[in-house]
Amino acid sequence: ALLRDFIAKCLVKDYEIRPAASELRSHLFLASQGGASTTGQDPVAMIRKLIADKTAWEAGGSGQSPAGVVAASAAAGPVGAGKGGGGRKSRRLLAQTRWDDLAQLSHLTEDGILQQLSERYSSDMVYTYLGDILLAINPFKQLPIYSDAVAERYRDAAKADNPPHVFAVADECLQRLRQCAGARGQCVVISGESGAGKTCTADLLLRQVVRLSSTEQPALMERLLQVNPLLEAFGNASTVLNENSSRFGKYLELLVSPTGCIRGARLAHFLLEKARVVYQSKGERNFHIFYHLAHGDSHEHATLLARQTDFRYLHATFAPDSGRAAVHRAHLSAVRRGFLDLGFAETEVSSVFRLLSGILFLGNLRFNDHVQRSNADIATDSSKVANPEAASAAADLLGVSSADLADALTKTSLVARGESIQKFHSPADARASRDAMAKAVYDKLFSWIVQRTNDLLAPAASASGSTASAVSSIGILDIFGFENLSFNSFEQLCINTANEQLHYFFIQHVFNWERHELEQEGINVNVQVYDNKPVLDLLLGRPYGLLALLDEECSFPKASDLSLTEKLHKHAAEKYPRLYQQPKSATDLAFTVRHYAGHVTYSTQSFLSKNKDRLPVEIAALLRGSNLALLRSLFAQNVGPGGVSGGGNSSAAVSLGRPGSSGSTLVTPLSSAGLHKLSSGGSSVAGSRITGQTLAAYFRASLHDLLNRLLSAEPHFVRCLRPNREGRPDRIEPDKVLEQLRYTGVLETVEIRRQGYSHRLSFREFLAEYGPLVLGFSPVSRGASAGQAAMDLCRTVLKKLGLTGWLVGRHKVFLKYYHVELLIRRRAHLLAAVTRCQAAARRWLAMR
Ligand code: AD9
Ligand code: MG
Repeated sequence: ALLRDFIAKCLVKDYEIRPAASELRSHLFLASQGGASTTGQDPVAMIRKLIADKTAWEAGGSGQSPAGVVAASAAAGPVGAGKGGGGRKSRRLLAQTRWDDLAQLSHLTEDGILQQLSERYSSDMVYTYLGDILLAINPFKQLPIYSDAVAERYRDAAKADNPPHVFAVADECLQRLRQCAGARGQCVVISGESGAGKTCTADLLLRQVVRLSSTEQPALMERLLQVNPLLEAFGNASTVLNENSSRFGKYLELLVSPTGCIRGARLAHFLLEKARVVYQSKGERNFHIFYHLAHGDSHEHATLLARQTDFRYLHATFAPDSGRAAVHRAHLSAVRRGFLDLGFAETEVSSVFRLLSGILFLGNLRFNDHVQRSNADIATDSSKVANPEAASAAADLLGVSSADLADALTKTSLVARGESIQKFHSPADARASRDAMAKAVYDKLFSWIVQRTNDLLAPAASASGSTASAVSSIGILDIFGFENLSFNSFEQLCINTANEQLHYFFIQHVFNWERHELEQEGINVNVQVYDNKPVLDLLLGRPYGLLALLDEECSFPKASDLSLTEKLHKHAAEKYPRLYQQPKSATDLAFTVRHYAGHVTYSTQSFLSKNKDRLPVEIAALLRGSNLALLRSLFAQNVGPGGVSGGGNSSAAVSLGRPGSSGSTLVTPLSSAGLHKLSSGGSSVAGSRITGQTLAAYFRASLHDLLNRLLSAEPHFVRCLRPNREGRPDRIEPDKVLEQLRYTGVLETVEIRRQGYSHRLSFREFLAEYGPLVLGFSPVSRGASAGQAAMDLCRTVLKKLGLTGWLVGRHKVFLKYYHVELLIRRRAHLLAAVTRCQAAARRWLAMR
């Protein structure tokens, strides 16, 4: 009562402390409801402090966690740089942080966004939020924002307390898992064009999750960190756009317990660009591992390789150059260490290096014209190995006989009218067989490494025998961006199809789901968004989608690229006239698709053979008979990639791969039930391909499986942007950025996000959580939890809280994510004050 008197005086007399005093009064009311502990502070000091806190809080300048006052450029400094730093500095920083989130700009225009991004980038602020999407512009230089000290600030932090950062995404994923037991898994979809920084972002994210999660097995953490460098050695290469370009897609799932402890991981890969093994365009290179190996000295075949100065598969670019050689040697040692740390056996690592050496020598095989004479002295044109020493080296390394290798590459057996006859290859055919063999060995080896890694990182079974059931996951998807090259083929069609699918997923997430729920609540949202479902139908639909037509044509023995092209024109052009275009000249083997990110013209040359992806039976048989156990197992049982490493390999991809199993397209409504069953297999998405299945069918199945995994999780999106074409630091080209903002759907998202409501609470939840923040909120009114009364009460509370931009539906309150952050902060502040007030009141009473 005395304290109330005191407050009343304050309220009347002193305008300065009036807000604090009125707040104090509501604290006192809450304190009378009980529950807070006693700390025993002097009330006057307490009130002063309260005033100071409140003023600081309002100005955003004290240690009471005002909205992120740490500028990225000053990130190495203490948190809350505004504190005591003088009004000017803190105000400047605060002004910057206001643009941490583009969704909060009052006028969102392309120019406005570009200007904000450019200004931030020039101050080394490479991360910016757009609602809950993170935009990351590649700095192309080392920034001091990834240190342990900075990383710690993003532990259990509210998003608004720190500048935007990829670390905040990691923290958010873990917080979500810890907050709600049985929460959906989390997945982070990272997209962007080549060189935009996806792989670096994925790695930073992985490291931060590992850093923030509690550890029961420190060794596991170390092993997890080996995965990316190892895969990069085998799956990345230098291209004209990026010296470390990923030539495969990767989905890494960390298996996390409800307490946030990493138990294991599983990995899936997509569409390794295996053609790179045998051919690289001008200015490009083969996969890194080949150069490491050719220069390396830490493997058994080093002397053999060192004697050879020219490997055709390494293009003309391989020349013993002492400077780079040392780097490659170090890399090779790191790869070996990585393998061993992950748990691969020494013998396995040796076998891997032996196979790779075998591939290099295989590539050096040359073939001459040769006239074959049969017993009846009939001459037939054929081919012969021109350099037997290369054949002998390759055969030795691959564990087969030199003669068998030559035979498998230069002739094939056909059965005609019940009789087996031999057909001899021309030199060109023999070269094609050689290259097909090299590609197949590498592709299967890569899949084996992935599968073996999965086995080694699988969570240990608990005493009760259950592993995956109690474990949730954080998935990180680093997938190749949209491609529009000067020559686009089957590979680009698959890559762009994957991107269309992910774009659809993104738009679905951001928009449709929002709209659906708002409509259910009787709220009308009036946003027109380009939906790419028609393009997906064109690509993946049945029976007239491009991939389905391609598969159908592959089943006709007499099909040719021309017959395929005609078929595509006939069906697709008719059904999708706006999205599919025939070339001007009828003789051109090509077609154009209007993708969400622009028009792409594909050449249908070799589409059929690429899709069939057949390895000649002689070669498969030869490799199955190798005396090298690893190679033998790669080609055993007619099973494609990944089918070699023992148990746990029952891939979902196989069962999903049946043609016709997935409806007209792969798009699945977000609310679709029963998706979880697909994510519990513990196997690689790109697990196995049954020989005979086409690449298109396999690709669809992998994509479908990936999508199911993403749909079963709660998504987070990171859009990586490349600031300029050359990959230079400190330079941002507005056109280049704008183009990517369009590609990645950011501009569309801006509008959707502004209208998006990421938090929805029932009236009861809302009133219970936030009602007490309002002065005079009485226990009586708490009784209203549904119906008109509750709706009105929610409106009143929201208005009194001074918030704008919320919506109240039929049953729920719709809040934007920043509303919630603000409310949580206010509540924390209030509770702290309640504790102090209660103590003060007791003390006051004791003094009397
Ligand atoms: V590709 O589609 O695989 O060709 P990415 O993966 O998008 O491509 P990557 O992560 O490889 O690009 O980044 C390209 C280069 O940019 C890296 O090799 C780094 O030199 C540079 N980069 C990317 N992100 C950062 C960063 N956060 N800080 C500093 C970075 N440099
Ligand atoms: Mg990459």
